[in-house]
Amino acid sequence: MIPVTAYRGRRVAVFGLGRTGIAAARALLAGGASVSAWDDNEASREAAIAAGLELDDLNRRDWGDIAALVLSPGIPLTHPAPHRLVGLARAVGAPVIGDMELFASAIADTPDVTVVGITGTNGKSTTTALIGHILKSAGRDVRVGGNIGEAVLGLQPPRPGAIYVLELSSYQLDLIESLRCQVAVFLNLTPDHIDRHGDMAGYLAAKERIFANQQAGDTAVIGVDDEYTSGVCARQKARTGLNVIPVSSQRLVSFGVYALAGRLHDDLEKKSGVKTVMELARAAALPGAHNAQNAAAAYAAVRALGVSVSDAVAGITSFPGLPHRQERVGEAGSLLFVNDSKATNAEAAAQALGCYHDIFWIAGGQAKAGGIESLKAYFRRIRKAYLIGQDAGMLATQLGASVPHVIAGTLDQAVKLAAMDAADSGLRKPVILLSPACASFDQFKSYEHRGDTFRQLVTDLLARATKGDAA
Ligand code: UMA
Repeated sequence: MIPVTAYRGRRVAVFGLGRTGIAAARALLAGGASVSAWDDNEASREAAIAAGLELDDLNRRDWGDIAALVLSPGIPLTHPAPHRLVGLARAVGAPVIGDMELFASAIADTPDVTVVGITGTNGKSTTTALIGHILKSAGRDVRVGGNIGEAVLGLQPPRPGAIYVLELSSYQLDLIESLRCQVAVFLNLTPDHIDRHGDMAGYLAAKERIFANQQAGDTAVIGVDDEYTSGVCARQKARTGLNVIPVSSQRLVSFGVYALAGRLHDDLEKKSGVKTVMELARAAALPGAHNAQNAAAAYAAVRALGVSVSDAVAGITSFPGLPHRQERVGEAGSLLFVNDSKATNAEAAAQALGCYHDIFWIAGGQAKAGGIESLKAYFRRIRKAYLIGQDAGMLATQLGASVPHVIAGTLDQAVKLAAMDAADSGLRKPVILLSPACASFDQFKSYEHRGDTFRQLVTDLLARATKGDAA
């Protein structure tokens, strides 16, 4: 845990007692602050009591002595409307901040601490984990967290030489004031979270805050494969002294890093010209063009931190991958089962659909705006779709006559049917792919819960099949 001393002797309201709030309350208490902790949800309040926190109903108390409100990222700050408690904080002039801001204050006094921040609509978890993996493999003192895994204030405290590799969501970036990322990575932007940012301009503005506190000599790694981030790149290049590294998985970029025709190219050293540094096929856990972008961005980030070309390549090659992102969870004969439960929108699902042919596709849940309309180009790869969850009917309509499909309803039913059809298909390499293109909350606690359930269903199915073979 990272103690936060900035509010020693003062009282801080911590609202939202999930992963962020509990870690923030503990860090503030450890740093000598008093904490008024609250959550709208009774189960979360009970979990906080079990975690040793005392509750204080922020709806009913006088806010006169509150020095700041620490808001969890999932709670509306601006859209669709600020939460009522945000209004109460503003009325008494208390700043509304997030855990990343507390973190920024907590590391300020330790010399030689580096923050690497990673954002973007898709790929940020993989890129965060990949950067962490490369740095660890290269012998650096690394801590990985933020929107991925451990809340930032739950990480190990700072010491000289430490590198914090943090996945930063747009919600978290909305709540920073002073957090400085010596290396900031912005991968890509496609429509998402519009409900929380009002429109694309609001979403982009939140993401672009990742560069706000960078100083001369800091590095900005920017994907330039969409219109939004290429605009960001042009804007950041106009700043004085910032080391801007453009990254692409589609085209050659001067003075940048790019992946073309399955190879990673480094054009960072102006004098020595372009180096081809690796065949991306060697990185088995990073299939597809989107992962080529992630690898290129991670390479650029670690090179900016002084990692050698050979250590960067070795780290990319040995990266084991992340759960729920094209995770290979089972193989039986020619059948391959892939868990891509993290694909909660169509763009993310497109990335997995683009990696395989002969797909038996499990999709559905709570659809995002537009559903799977944007996936038409991939329909020819899908042998059959197995639709689950609340918006299965809508997805069925969008597939229409182009793709054979069935409304399976539940994940266990979908796995059974898809495995059976794939086994009977006679195809050379059929892939049973869970890449839902939808949020999970109608049937599961989270995308992790959905992916874990899938992994278990596959494990059970394969165990039964093996037993059947043995009998
Ligand atoms: N709550 C209220 N009132 C409200 C809304 C929520 O009291 O109006 C309470 C809930 O009852 C709950 C708590 O707030 O107890 C939840 O807070 P939260 O949604 O901020 O969740 P945390 O557990 O703190 O998790 C957050 C991130 N979640 C979100 O941003 C939604 C986690 O990212 C992150 O890992 C964690 O902090 C640690 O940093 C998850 C995520 O889905 C993976 N992120 C989104 C994404 O990746 O797309 C942004």
